[in-house]
Amino acid sequence: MKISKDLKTDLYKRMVRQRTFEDETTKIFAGGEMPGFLHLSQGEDAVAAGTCANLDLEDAIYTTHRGHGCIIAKGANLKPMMAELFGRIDGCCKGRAGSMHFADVKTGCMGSNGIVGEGMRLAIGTAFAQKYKKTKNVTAVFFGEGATGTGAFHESFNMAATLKLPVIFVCSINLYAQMTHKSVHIAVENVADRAAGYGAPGVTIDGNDVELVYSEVAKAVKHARDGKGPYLIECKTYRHHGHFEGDPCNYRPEGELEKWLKKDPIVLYEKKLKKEGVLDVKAMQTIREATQKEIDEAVAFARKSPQPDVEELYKDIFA
Ligand SMILES: Cc1ncc(C[n+]2csc(CCOP(=O)(O)OP(=O)(O)O)c2C)c(N)n1
Repeated sequence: MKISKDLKTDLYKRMVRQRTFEDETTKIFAGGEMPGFLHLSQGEDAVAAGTCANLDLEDAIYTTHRGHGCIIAKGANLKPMMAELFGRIDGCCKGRAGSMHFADVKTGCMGSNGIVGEGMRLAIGTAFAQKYKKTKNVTAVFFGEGATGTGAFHESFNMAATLKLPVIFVCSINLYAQMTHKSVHIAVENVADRAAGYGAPGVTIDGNDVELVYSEVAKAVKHARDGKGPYLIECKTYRHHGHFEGDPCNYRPEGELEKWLKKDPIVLYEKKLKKEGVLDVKAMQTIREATQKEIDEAVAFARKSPQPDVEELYKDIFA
């Protein structure tokens, strides 16, 4: 697939925005200023960027406990996102959701989810509505390989395939489900092979190659918009950080992280863009500085936002 210079720049900017946001969050969390638990996705940036660059604002996504990158790539505003991480009233969920339960419906970010696999059940509900209303919109659902062993995965995929729902199942293989290596709980080499068992296409790709992710997801989105049903895209990648911030990572063999850092999707893409003459070092530096400024402003906004009042606890509750 031919990818224009503008699109290449867009893919690069999306990844830099995701990475800078999460690197800044890492520092703030370590300083003790942010409540709750934090699961970060540095290293998996190309999966989110390459997928979301195919989606319109009205398309929907569902993500996991490791969802910041996807939400940023889908176009969420960074100020309410950062305020949400700080637990403040100006957060996109008024400070109630924190990192693990983000939602920003205006930009189609329907929800992160702390229950492994459950985003898939919700995704087929949204996709059913998209099909029923003849919208031509699609739903992308992100999950890790740990989720492929859940009933939610098999039931949702089977239902999506049977009803020909417009869902793109995006599996980010980062090698570990918490501390358990993929080889311990998955018998097949490629989980995308399972799609055939449900009568749908599945493909396994290098999840660190943002243009490859973009091109493969483009096929899946077309397939879904044309009413042909779901598609499974398996992206092989790695998470640079631990399962959660504070994880000592003593389950990782020596040298594994270093090996994957050499395949950092942003570093690889910078080399490619430079070689192709799309962006030079100065242009990339300008993008990085502008992004850092945007994130510094989001942090300042979050710090200024008040803590929610106690009465907020009783609002928006169904009983
Ligand atoms: C239904 C359910 N079972 C177990 C857990 C505990 N848990 C939290 S994250 C996780 C691992 C998930 O691994 P994966 O789906 O590969 O996503 P990753 O963390 O690698 O992004 C588990 C088992 C949970 N949150 N929900």
